[in-house]
Amino acid sequence: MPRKFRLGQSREAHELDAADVYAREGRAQSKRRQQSAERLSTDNEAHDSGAMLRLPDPGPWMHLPEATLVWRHSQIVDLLLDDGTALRASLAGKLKGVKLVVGDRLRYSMVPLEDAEDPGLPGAQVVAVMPRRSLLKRGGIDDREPWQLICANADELWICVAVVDPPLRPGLVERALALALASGLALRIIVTKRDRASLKDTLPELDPLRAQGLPILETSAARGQGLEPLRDLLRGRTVVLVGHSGVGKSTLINALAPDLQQRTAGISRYGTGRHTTTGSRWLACGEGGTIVDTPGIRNLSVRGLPRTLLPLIFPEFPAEWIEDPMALDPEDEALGLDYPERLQSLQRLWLEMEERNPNQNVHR
Ligand SMILES: Nc1nc2c(ncn2[C@@H]2O[C@H](COP(=O)(O)OP(=O)(O)OP(=O)(O)O)[C@@H](O)[C@H]2O)c(=O)[nH]1
Ligand SMILES: [Mg+2]
Repeated sequence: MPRKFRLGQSREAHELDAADVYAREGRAQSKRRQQSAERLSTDNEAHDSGAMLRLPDPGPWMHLPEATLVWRHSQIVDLLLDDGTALRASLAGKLKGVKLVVGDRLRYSMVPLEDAEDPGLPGAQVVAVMPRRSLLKRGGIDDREPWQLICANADELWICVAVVDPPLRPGLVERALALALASGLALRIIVTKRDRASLKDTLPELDPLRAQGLPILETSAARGQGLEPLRDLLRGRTVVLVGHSGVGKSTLINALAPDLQQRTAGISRYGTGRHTTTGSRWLACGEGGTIVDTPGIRNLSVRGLPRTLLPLIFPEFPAEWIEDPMALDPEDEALGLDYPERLQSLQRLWLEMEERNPNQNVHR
């Protein structure tokens, strides 16, 4: 069988054993990092995490038609035109370096096919991005990639947590609340697979979030329960579904709007999802609402978000605790905590928000 090589991998690579390959990859990585650090040191703008979110002025292109980005694949995007038709388009060179994301409102021009350099390319080209009404993003892994964009121009973030498979982790909801607050989106907690726990089970994991007054909606897509309130909330709004792989985001979308039919798959024997959805997709529902299906996430990083969000995420704690939570011990009974795990969460988020770029000291 012919061997497959990864881009940039030499043909001799398969002759090295695993340890050698890792060592080689490590060297290549750190060389790339050094080169990139050199580039960054001559361009201070690049260290400004907001710079990547700035969009070029669409002014000269306002005469062109506008459409929504519904699916993105590297340099090709699928657009939904205002009359409901779909159009595949390439990206103009002037958009190089601009991060586009599902939900972006774009201006495009129809390029006559005979003029295109490559007849395999789509017949339209995106030339400008309109300012975003909202931008949902999570912290990235380093300063070159300070943010990972999730969706533009949405109204609400629905964080999906399953009763089981995968297990319910309230910490993810606290993080989602931080991202929603930073992006100006409303947050709702959608509990999925409610049929997998008995009705007597009140899901005590969610008590601290209930006490805070966050909206929690319990659903079972399998039994068709709890769907009507969601359909009402969806009408006239754009909602992004986010959650671990396998919580049932795509199944819920199929139950809410059966004509959208998203691919779903079972759970692995470890109780985790199989990353069935591989890219975010903007799905216009018949009744005027829009749902955005996203791939399962492992974590939601809050790196780089301001600590001024913390009093809104942890309203039960006094201001001086939030200023220096590390001085407190969650095990200390004198604090009289109802939910000690909330103080642990506060400490985790407090540390992560200030986290520095791991590459900052490279080549300095
Ligand atoms: N019992 C039960 N199972 C459900 C329910 N909703 C989803 N599932 C199952 O959970 C599994 C995963 O569902 P998906 O919809 O593919 O999950 P997802 O969140 O879209 O996963 P990714 O696309 O990987 O992020 C499937 O086997 C579904 O049948 C539910 O309400 N009850
Ligand atoms: Mg899915």
